[in-house]
Amino acid sequence: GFLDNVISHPTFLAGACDTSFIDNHPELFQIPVKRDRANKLLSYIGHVVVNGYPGIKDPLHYKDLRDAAIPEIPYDVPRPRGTRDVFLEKGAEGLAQWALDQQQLLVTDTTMRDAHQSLMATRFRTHDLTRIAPATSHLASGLFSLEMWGGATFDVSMRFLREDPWERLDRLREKIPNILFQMLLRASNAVGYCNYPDNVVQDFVAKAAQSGIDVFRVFDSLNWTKGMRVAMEAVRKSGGICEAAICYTGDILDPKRDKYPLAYYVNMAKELEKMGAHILGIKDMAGLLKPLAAEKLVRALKQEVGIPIHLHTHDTSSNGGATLLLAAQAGVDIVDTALSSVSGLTAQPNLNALLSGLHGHERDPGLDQGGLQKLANYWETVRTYYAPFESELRSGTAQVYHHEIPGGQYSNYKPQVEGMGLGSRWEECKDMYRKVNDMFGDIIKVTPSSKIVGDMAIFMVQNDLQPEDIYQRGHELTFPQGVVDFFKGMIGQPHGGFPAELQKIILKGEEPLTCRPGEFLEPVDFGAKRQDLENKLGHPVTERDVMSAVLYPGVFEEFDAHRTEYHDTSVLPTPVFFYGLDLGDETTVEMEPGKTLLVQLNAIGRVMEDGHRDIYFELNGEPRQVMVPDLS
Ligand code: 3PY
Ligand code: ZN
Repeated sequence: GFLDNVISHPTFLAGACDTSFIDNHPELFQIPVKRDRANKLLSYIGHVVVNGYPGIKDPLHYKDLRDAAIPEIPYDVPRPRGTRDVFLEKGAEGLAQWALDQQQLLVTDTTMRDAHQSLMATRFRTHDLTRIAPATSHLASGLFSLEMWGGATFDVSMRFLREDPWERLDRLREKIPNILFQMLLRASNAVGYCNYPDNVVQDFVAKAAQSGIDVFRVFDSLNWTKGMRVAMEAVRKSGGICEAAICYTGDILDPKRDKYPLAYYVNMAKELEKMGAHILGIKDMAGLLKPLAAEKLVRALKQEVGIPIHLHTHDTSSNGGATLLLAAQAGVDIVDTALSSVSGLTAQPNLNALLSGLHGHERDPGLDQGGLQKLANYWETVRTYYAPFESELRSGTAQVYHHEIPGGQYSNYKPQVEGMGLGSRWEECKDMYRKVNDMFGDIIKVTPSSKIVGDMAIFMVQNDLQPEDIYQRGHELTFPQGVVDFFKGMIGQPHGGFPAELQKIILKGEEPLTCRPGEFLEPVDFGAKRQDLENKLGHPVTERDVMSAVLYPGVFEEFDAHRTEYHDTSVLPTPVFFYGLDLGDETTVEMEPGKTLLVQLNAIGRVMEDGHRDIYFELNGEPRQVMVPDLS
């Protein structure tokens, strides 16, 4: 700033200016100094010490949590070649052909995205992800891909973790250049909960590809292929690998559930192949694809489409491992799994167990079992830091075949229900979820349609409403906005159309859309948006910031305010970020490679008249003091 300009000025450097004024007034150096980075971080820690972390009722304690051991990797041997090297050499089509040519089963690891989305409400932080990244790059180099972005990570990282999702991607990409990075993209809903204008989807995909995403799993929350075209074309145009997914619901083995029979999925798969998919995804978001159904579905699809098939499931019922094995027998090319310590339940089936199960089989993935065990050990310890976010499901449950709640939603739905004060009516809320699905015409339920079903179910339980009440008294009820938008056609058209009677009740005379919302949503003027944002925030922003703000306006601004006040708190160790320190605790913070801070909490002052407390730290051996408002 100003001081830099002064001291780098040639006249100043030549010693030719009269600096006596400055020399005689040392306070000049005090007034304009912004608190430096370390002080900002201390303020954050002090804030958590005094006020806790929002939403955590029973904080853990720093000294009870073990440091997670990082497996040693052979720095002297070159990083092994991986699938990304194949992709960079052969392009998207070449990579797809390569996948088809492999006899062994190819494996994706979802640890960095869906596993923690489904078990811990997406709370894994960049700090824990980047620490294990170099080891992952070596020990997991035989994987097909790492799913590590999209879905809810974008939203949660800014809203709750207060870190930049783009920077997370940069840091991981730098440390793992050899393995394909995969993201989940909600087609026209991008990484949000509503349809965005086409140019937002296009620009988002381009930026994600530039930032290091290789494989885009594109799905539409109603399996409405018309809603997928813009995103799929954007992926192809960006040079990415387009994995278009069919979302699986119902039960192809049950003749009574005949809305989504085998033929429905086969037809959709063929259509996606024609639309330019490089890979076909089967997205079994709730884990409803039973083992024998998987075998039947994969066998049929392998006959009908010529692109590789990538199966994604959730282990909520605990049948997930069997589903993957039977799919492997039927010739599926790639499967999604998670490292053992963050697998199972509402997350993906267990990667390490699958490897052992297939050992010696003709489809043995041939991965480094010892290395993957070490990675699993790391996550086993790290997982303990996130205990307050665990979704308390203790065992697999066949109940999922009834309620059909997606794994990624389950760990959010529970706190949502509790947050509404309905914790004691949890069973009812799950049951109502299914009733709402049936009222809505048995729809595909995956973000955002799943959230709409969940919101309606909570609304009904909260107001003691049963389906018949909605038909009788619906005209006098105010429904959740998402539900109204859904019936208006704002996230697309469900297979078989909307149930007409219910649609009339909910829309109260308003006309629904039948076209694609993207056709009439005004394109965003990114230049103007950037100007507005800079004016509002009072500092320059990047193009990626602008995109974050377009997708999540309020959330981005809160995140930006946090970043301005505390600097980049993603460098703090997770226990410190969530739980602060207790008196006497000492921790290290690596600000950047080679710049480490040693922080100790020494004393907490009493509340002053203006509501502040002084917090006393030792920073690299020097006393430092910060003022923190006590919000209690
Ligand atoms: C998401 O869209 O976040 C999902 O995980 C859907 O399964
Ligand atoms: Zn999933």
